[in-house]
Amino acid sequence: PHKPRVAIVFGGRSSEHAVSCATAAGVMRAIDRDAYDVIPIGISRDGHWVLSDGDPQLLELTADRTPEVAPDGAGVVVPLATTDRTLTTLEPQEIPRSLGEVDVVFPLLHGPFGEDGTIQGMFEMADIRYVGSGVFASAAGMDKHYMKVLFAGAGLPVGPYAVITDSQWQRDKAAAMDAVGALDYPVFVKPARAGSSMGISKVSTPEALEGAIEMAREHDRKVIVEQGIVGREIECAVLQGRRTDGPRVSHVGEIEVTADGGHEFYDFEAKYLDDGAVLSCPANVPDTVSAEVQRLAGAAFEALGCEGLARVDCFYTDTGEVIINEINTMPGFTPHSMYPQMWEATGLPYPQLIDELIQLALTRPVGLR
Ligand code: G1L
Repeated sequence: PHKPRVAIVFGGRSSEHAVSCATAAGVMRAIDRDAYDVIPIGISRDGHWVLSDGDPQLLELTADRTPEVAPDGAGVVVPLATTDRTLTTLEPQEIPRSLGEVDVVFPLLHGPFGEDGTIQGMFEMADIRYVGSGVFASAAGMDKHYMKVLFAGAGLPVGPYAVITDSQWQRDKAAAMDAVGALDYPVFVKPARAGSSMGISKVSTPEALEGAIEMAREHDRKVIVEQGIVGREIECAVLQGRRTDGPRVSHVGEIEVTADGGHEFYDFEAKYLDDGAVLSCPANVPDTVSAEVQRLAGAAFEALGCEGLARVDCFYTDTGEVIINEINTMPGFTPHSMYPQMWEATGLPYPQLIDELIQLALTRPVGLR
């Protein structure tokens, strides 16, 4: 019996290419090499899949050392710790076959073709086991509109919102914006489906609404407008249960954006560059509140039919209510990210968390779901 072969797929065409590479480096450092054979597979910024021919331990990626196309265009090079070497570039039709030789895939990819269910569909069609949620939950978790529809349908509390589709906007902008009239300002205008915080703006007056919608539409033709919630953001890490057990939830955490960070809201820099945000876990909230966040987190995971892992972000409002802000089926996953840190604080260290996710994926049936 050979060691399970774990492919780590990272990089990709999204704006979070560098974050993905840094995450892959963290996972590759922590993964138990006595238990698993690790096969790093990079996707360059222009979408080429590259296989490492050498010792994967040599692969040392950081935010500024990421897969790039070779200057002569001949192939793709991945920066290695010791030496740069040219690696095999896969033709698209070779991708499923090369992945078929591994036992499980860890898809560390964000945004289009990463966490929207697309790559999960490719895995399903090829009977390949993978870490994390399936096609539907991945797609629903990417879409802030359908995510709220599913939460509300499961009886979970969500904040007031309005949706502006492309056809509504094309037909009659004023009518489309009427739906926002039921919300209290300030509102947050966001692309409905976007991996990062790009295209998001805070709008304090109706006059500024149209411009904000046009800006969000640059990232997605479907736009969601959310009523601003006054309160604290409390999060919870969810891990699928073993066998028939329900989801496991971590201690809840709170991100405190430092006052001097100059962040208008919890934005891209604060969220992804670990700049101007600190996590306190367990969060300093009443026990009844942490229990409610944990209950909602487990229920949110099940409402979307998530698998593997998810981070659930809630608001604890000034009026004492807890509502769900969103679920992230592919949360930040470097050793310093909130999701691993919340599990660390709960007693599950990063290497064991990785092991648990791989075991869940390995024991998942392929085909019948
Ligand atoms: F494979 C998992 F576990 F489902 C998974 C996949 C992707 C966990 C976390 C992530 N996250 C990321 O890939 C990223 C947020 C670093 C994207 Cl760039």
